[in-house]
Amino acid sequence: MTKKNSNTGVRERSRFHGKAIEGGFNGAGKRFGIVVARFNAFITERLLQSAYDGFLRSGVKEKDIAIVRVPGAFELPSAARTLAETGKYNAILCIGCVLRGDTAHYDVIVNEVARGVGQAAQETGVPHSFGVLTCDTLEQAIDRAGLKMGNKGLEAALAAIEMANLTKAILGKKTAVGRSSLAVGKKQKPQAAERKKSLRAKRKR
Ligand code: INI
Repeated sequence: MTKKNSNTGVRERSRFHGKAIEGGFNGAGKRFGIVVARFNAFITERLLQSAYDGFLRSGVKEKDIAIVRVPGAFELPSAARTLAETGKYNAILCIGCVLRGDTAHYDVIVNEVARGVGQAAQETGVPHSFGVLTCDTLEQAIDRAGLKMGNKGLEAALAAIEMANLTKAILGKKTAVGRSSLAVGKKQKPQAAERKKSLRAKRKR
């Protein structure tokens, strides 16, 4: 149904008021893994601090947060995936900062990090949030690490909590925690080990 907006005079579709499944921001009882790149640490440490603070203020316990450091943004996806595959975490948060230089290096890294983190999330079933700044200048990065534009680390922490809760809401009792192959809480078998096992089984046949 459309309705005329009295301020703009434009006909707008009225807001949907039906029931939707959404994740909340209560992180109590949930476990999170943070993977943070050391490259551009001046920025990434500020993102990490704000993300950590966001988790604590949302009810996550310190003991339920694991912090893993990697050399640079390029290494974020593989470490994030390894953490997700342990089955111990409800969501993973990736933190990095890629600054544009004079070469194509920036584009190569940015594309790989975004693709890799997305793929880790989809293939493990564990939500991953993207706290990776991709900026042209250091000033833009500083603005997004606690100055003019807020702090992207905090935003990514809230997204991780929301997605952890959403996953639970969608899967119900079979939450991330109870899904047979992606169980949080139970140890997950890394895909490489599974592949080796099926190859061995094929060879025996
Ligand atoms: N890593 C970053 O996290 N940010 C950058 O801006 C960056 N630049 O510009 O080179 C960067 N490079 C390192 C890269 O992520 C890997 O750690 C390195 O190539 C080793 O694999």
